Amino acid sequence: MARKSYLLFAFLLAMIIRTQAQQQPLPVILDTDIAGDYDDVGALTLLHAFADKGEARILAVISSNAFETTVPTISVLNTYFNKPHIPVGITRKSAPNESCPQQWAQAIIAKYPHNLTGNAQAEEAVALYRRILAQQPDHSVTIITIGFFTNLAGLLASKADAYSALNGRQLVKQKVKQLVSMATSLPVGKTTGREYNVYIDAPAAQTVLAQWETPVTLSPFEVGEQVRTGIPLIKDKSIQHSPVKDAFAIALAKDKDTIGRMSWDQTAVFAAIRGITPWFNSRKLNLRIEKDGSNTLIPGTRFTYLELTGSQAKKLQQEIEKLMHHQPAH
Ligand SMILES: [Ca+2]
Repeated sequence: MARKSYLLFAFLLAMIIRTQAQQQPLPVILDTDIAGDYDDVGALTLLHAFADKGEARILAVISSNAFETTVPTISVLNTYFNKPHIPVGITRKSAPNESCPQQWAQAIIAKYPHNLTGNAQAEEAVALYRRILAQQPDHSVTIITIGFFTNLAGLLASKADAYSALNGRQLVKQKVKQLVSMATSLPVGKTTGREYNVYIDAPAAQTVLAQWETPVTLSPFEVGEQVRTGIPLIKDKSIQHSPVKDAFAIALAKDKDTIGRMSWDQTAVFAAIRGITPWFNSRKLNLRIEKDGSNTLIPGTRFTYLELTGSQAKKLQQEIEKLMHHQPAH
């Protein structure tokens, strides 16, 4: 009888621990090139929505793009979502430096409050990665890249410092749970492709995708291409005074886009937090990054590579669009 009670107690305890583990928000660092395209605005909105729902905890937002609007843009969005003190980092390299031709970034910076008014006010990207990772439990951190691999290549090459006695590769291996990247492309029936986040800083992508020692999930060009969002958002009259809505309204109008922007970056954030099944299909494969930033399919199972059927794309589009309508509690 005593043994039965003990087993029941042990079972209930295991269930409680399991439920608590499932409810723990996923600690995330987002690495973005926010400026050249505005799917990053949608992706950061998704991450804030997940944070407000208790599904994610934003440890830092870091820019891989030296363009002058990136840190103020991140600050505008973090401030709008009531989290103005999330650590923000940026590369101190002069490139990549990819501008905001549609001027949505300049418009929201001019209109909305933010505490980081220039890139110089953000921390250096690699130092911030090292500081944050060193403080986290082992194998706990999800890194999502929706820009270039510039900062992660710097992190891998980094040496022991005041934050950690581990070098960059050791620190990543010890602290990171997974890397989820919007990167690479394999058009249907092809064994090669070329994608922006990779070719803008091809040496960095080569380093990271060859050396990274945790599980890696890739959301390629062909996934985000199928998911069109933003038109319902800019028509949603219940959303007022929102930098997210403004960014999409300005950019979609400039693009004369009436279908909705392709949602590359949102798919990576979505897969990182909500998981692959049933939203995506996936297969294991390996890719070599060439000097020109193109990618070639090679034998191996190094990466989890996301794919979407037409009906999955429709469901994912609805879900991402809904999350992009998320508003902060006031
Ligand atoms: Ca991006």
